[in-house]
Amino acid sequence: MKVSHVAPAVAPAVVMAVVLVAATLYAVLPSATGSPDHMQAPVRVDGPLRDLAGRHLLVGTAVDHAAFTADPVYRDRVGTEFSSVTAENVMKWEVVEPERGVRDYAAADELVAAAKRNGQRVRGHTLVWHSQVPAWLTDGVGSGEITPTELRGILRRHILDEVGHFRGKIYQWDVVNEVIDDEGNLRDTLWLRELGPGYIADAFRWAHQADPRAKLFLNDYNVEGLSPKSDAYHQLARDLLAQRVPVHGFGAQGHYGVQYGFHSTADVVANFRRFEDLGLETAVTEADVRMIMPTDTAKLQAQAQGYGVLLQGCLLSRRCTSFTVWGFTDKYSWVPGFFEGEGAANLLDESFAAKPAYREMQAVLALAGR
Ligand code: 9MR
Repeated sequence: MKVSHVAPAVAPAVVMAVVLVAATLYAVLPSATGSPDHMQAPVRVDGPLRDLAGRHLLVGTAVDHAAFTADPVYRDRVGTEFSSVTAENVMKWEVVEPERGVRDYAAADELVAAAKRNGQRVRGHTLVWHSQVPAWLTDGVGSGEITPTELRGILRRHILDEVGHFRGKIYQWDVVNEVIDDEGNLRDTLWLRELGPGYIADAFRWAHQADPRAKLFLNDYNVEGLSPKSDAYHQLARDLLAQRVPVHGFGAQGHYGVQYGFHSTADVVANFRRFEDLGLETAVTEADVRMIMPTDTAKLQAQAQGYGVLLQGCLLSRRCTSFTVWGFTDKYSWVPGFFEGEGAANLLDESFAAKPAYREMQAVLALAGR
């Protein structure tokens, strides 16, 4: 995956402005009455992100289950810093049904139980994707052993079973993930080829049947701002809603790279608002901002700007209900394994020390007063 359509340059002046905000440890907000005699007490721009975000925006992280089990510092930080968690991998199909008919929700159950203890909500990720599908399924389709009719039944069973298992415990589900390509066409996947485009509506209907209270999301990358790809999602959402399909939200993953530059906040807001105008919630679901290694001060400052754009875009939208980062420490990140020579995409470094991006998120959340 590459973010390639966004503007390449990051203006140094803009970066400096962001750094100045991020470096501000204390800020004074104007009084509610506007009177200089009634200035509010200084707002502390410090403390866990979940506290600064308050009750109106859920601030989440993807959780690496292996790290959560093995690393107490990581586990503690997941609990204190965030109000929402997403299983980075352990709710995906290849994990929950490693053999046909054998369900294994043990790891996901552990994360859900821990979230409950920590007073956190859980985002479900993900029910239908072209990646991390179990080998028995892809092999069966490839050999012709699993026919399209049978495959539709298998998909239905998978969704009813998984969503049913977590019924009442998941507030937002990424029902379909990455179903449109960068040109704005339905992505050529096993699902489209075998089942035709109706699999998307089916997936939402089955998920809704299994947990009528969960908010059901479309989710993809390269859809943060206005683009042919986000246009295609807008059209897809309209079509689904016109067929009374229970789709409730649009999730923009937010995988950025400093070398590509970022959207403007206004662009993100304009995009999110058009989905909100359809009656949908919006969310940033997988934010991270990678860079070509090694890091340096300029790249780390640009990274802070990337996180700031996404967070402000969410805060300035009307119904952006959750903002999730795709991991929070460079110690455990998918990036170096996928993009050779790139890394350092998260808010904290490998020793869990705050980077400018973390300070930026603190400042933006505190100043937004949420
Ligand atoms: O972070 C996940 C990584 O551990 C997996 O190996 C990878 C498999 O493709 O998936 C990563 O998470 C992806 C997410 O599920 C969907 N959007 C893109 C994420 C990063 O690739």
